[in-house]
Amino acid sequence: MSPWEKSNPPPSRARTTGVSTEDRTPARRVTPRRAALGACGGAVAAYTALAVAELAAAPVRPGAGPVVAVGGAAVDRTPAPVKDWAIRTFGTQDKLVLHLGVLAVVTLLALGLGLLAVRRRRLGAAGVALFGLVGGAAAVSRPDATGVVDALPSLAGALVGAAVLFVLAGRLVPRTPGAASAAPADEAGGAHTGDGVDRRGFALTAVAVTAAATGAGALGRLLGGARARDAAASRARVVLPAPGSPAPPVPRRAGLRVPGMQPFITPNEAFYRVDTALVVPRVDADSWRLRVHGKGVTRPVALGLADLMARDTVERDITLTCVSNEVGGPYVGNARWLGVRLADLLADCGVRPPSRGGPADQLVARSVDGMTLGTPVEDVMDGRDALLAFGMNGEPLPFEHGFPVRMVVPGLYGYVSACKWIEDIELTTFDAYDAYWVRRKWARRAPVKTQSRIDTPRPFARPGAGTVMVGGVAWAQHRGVDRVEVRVDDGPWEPADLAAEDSRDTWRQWSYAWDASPGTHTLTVRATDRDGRTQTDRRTRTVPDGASGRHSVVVTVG
Ligand SMILES: Nc1nc2c(c(=O)[nH]1)N[C@H]1C(S)=C(S)[C@@H](COP(=O)(O)O)O[C@H]1N2
Ligand SMILES: [Mo]
Repeated sequence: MSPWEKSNPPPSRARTTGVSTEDRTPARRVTPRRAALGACGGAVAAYTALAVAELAAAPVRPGAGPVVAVGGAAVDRTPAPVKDWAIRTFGTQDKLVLHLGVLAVVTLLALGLGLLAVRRRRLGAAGVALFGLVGGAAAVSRPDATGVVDALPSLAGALVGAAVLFVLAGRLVPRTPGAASAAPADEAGGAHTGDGVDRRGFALTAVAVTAAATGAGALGRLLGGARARDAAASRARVVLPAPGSPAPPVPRRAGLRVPGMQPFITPNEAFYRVDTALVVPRVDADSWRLRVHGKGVTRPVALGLADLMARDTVERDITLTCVSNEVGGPYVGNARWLGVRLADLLADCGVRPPSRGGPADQLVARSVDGMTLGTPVEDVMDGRDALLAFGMNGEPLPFEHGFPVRMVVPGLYGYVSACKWIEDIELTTFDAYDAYWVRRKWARRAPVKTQSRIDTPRPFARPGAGTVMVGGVAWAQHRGVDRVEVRVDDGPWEPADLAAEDSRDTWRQWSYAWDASPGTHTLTVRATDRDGRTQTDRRTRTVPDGASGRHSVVVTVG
């Protein structure tokens, strides 16, 4: 019999006989120090579990680790309004916030299990193992899961974590005077504290385990990093072809020289990013393939990047907008894209649009991370420049924006058109399939709504009286912006000066020289598209098909 068994009834017995704390001998009472060390042990166990899982995830899939898997599964199950709120509140930091949230929950649970393990060693360890099951289940449930192997990292991490907690909690079992002499730490110098706990043994074990876990985690990162480096090398080798059909030069007057306005072409680093990827997919271009198949596809194909680049290439300026963009929001950007016309590729595969008798009205694009986006086949094939793009502003797509290939369709919100890291195109029907966001209450079809935004002055600015330059952008992709008007307070709508139009698929800058009088004023903007429709002042939320309403800014003129 080990000293531990002598001084501690097995947890099951303690439970069945209902032994309360008061009934126990003082040595077995959970002192604040033992409780604190126990919680500490829980934290070490959780840290170890996550580090081991990280290492185990490297050969499986970078996203199969528990933090990413649980975070991703949580995102999948979050109601649309909450997700919308998160995107709005945390912006591009939403993923960081989610990660920190998962880590905070894990830490709390770990501290709790550590406390539990002081009294109920096996139960505490079992708890850690149980959370491994949760992580494993989350990983398998992800759309990009390879299969049950995705559960392995979480399970392996949890088993090691459970063992660590079991061992560490064992160090916190007080030795009775008789049994204490058998404890090695005692012989080594009597490190027991007043409550008979082998504090030094605990500390040594905890430090050794933490160091080993840190090493395992670092190794995991290193292995995971090797993939990323291969992908980066493949991107560095990409030589973009000269466009067969270059974009017309941007008119010199498309960008206005009004301080506080954004550049007409959004630099890649400044381009908004919205996606569900908790780890940016780093696809190796050399092994990448795009499959086209499904209803009405008489000649299915699987193409590599070189095959795509060998086709007729086109270069176009296209403004991309996110359906989650609030009125006045930042999720809109304008880039010069290089790629091939998707309609040509589809036609080569035998696809006909519904208007010419084709059986498929929906094109479902799938990304390497399992995302699905559904686009109307009719829109893709109606003559607009719907692209499979591999270039963005003169460089291969950045990883964040879909390397090696993404879709861009003028006039449609990103979630129904702009699949990044695309690897599969399936022709189907809207009746037969709902894509990711459609299953979450967003509209099946979502053309971009006519919108305009004031970029300068900023809200609550305090310009001096006199001429104040008001400026911003307006967009109505694929229809074109015809008119922008500005209103001061409840005054009449005054025409703004429109910058030259690049194309009807791009946004348009505008400015208005305002003769500002002292006091607090509200500036409001509205745009009218080429169909003659003026932006409505009826405010709607972003769900289900994009926000409507007019942007206004309040300023105080000094
Ligand atoms: N694979 C994948 N593609 C995606 C998404 C995604 O989550 N995953 N998000 C879509 C959405 S909602 C938008 S608005 C655009 C944003 O593209 P960007 O991040 O390059 O600006 O990508 C689209 N393509
Ligand atoms: Mo979006």
